[in-house]
Amino acid sequence: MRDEEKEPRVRPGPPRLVLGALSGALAGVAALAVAELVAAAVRPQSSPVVAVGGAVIDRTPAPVKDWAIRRFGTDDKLVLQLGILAVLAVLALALGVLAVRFRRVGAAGVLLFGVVGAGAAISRPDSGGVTDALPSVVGAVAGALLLHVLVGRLAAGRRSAAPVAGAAPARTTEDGSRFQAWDRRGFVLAAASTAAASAVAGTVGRSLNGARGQDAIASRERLVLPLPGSPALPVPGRAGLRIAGISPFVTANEDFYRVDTALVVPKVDATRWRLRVHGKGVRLPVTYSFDDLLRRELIERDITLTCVSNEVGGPYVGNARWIGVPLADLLAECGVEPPSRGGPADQLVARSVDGMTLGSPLEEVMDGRDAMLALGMNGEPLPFEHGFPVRMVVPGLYGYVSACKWIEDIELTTFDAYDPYWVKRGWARRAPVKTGSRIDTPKPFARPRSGTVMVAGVAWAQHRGIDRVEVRVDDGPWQEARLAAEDSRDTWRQWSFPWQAAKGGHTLTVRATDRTGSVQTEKRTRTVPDGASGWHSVVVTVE
Ligand SMILES: Nc1nc2c(c(=O)[nH]1)N[C@H]1C(S)=C(S)[C@@H](COP(=O)(O)O)O[C@H]1N2
Ligand SMILES: [Mo]
Repeated sequence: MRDEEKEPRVRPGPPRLVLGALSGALAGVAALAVAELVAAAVRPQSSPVVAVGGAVIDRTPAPVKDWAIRRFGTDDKLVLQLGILAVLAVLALALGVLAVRFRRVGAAGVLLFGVVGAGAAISRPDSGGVTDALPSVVGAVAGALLLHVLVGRLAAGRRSAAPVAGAAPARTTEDGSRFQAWDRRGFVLAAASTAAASAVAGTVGRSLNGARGQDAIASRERLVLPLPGSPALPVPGRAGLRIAGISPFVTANEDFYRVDTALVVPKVDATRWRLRVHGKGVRLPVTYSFDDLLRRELIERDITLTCVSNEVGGPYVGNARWIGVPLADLLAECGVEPPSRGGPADQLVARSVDGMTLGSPLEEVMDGRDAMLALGMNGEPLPFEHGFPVRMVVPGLYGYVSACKWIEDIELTTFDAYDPYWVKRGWARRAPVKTGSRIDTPKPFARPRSGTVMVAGVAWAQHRGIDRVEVRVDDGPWQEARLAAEDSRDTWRQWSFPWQAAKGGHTLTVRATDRTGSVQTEKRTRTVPDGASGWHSVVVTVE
């Protein structure tokens, strides 16, 4: 460092405020990296970005959440986390600048973010208790200390009029600061090494978090699903049309839509999983283990699931072959009776390990339909994203009022007494799936050749069944589409319509009629509060 003395005393460097902002950014990165590392020791969900993200999701009004799902689809969670990081980056830069002038305010600001993160982590519905605050607190303290030191030496540089670097040991400057001023190399070195250390800590933390849940993964790999006592009939060969661009009759697990609020997919060890059934009308609360369920007679059924957030023409509908325990039988064993037989409860509230609550009408769950606690999806144990080890599936009801993933608790109650998660946020208490239909091919703005163009898609009215699908070209008459064979009334049905297409721009519209005879309504509604309605149209140009 001696040779530095030969350098001119004051070198034109980046302005102090820029260095301050840089210090703020470094402190922010360090805080998050340390937090991530600590979260690996506590639990992934306690990471401040995940905890704050969860709190943001919970406070997002229904229309905004719906917009996010529409706009970003299954990437909505990634977008949210990137958004949080972007906001934090701006605030960190600002705190750094502020800290140059008011050093304590800068550090206090970083600590304040720690408090916000800790508060979010502790108040999550699935919180692991006060230890969930540790990542935010430890991270913020590390970030605050770093900012204090980095900016302290910037300030020292200003107040002692740029002393010769390295010349004096850390001595008190005019204003009593303990800090020694930065020289250029010192700052660069400190910045580079804290950045590198943060990168290492962050990466190690992330990968440790990712490696969590080995027991759960092992329990899933070991699981061999028993043969169902009541197997599904083979899908009729003619339920699946061979038409390019149509949705396959069975949606592969990898392609199945995913909608939930979980920023970290819960990894539940099946061997330690328990389901408690309790509440109004339950004779004695019962707790089931996974083995208890495996020992029961299982049913296998094809059921099409639909999300209430599915727009007209949207992608949030999928069809799978589920294996599970009939839910009505299990409830009956616990003494539960539906309201029509005088039972005191009319709502079944399912609660998941991540604190989500979904409320289903008990009458429908027990009316003989194949409501189940599903353990398998398309021949394999449930994928983690779809609720391993156990989820609910109820034919005919939108997912948010029936399809609880990672379920761990069933409480019998009344609609009057309790509003579950989505209902508190403006969605309807009861939400049967609306009759819907979608044109899969041709795609919007396609340019097919004139002649015969195959128009095809899917239609659904779970638990009522689809009886008819019609297609309209421009303002012409409704023409009957050909329906593929029906698998069951709980599944969607493919349809096709060979269209003699003349050159020019055309609008294709589809509508379905369910087995109660009611025609899919033309009336357009948004998804909130109980599902979108209206006809799906596609505009194409025939060449
Ligand atoms: N634990 C939990 N279960 C949940 C949800 C959730 O956010 N958390 N979302 C529900 C909604 S809105 C739908 S549409 C279905 C989607 O199930 P899938 O992701 O397996 O397609 O899960 C339901 N079950
Ligand atoms: Mo949903």
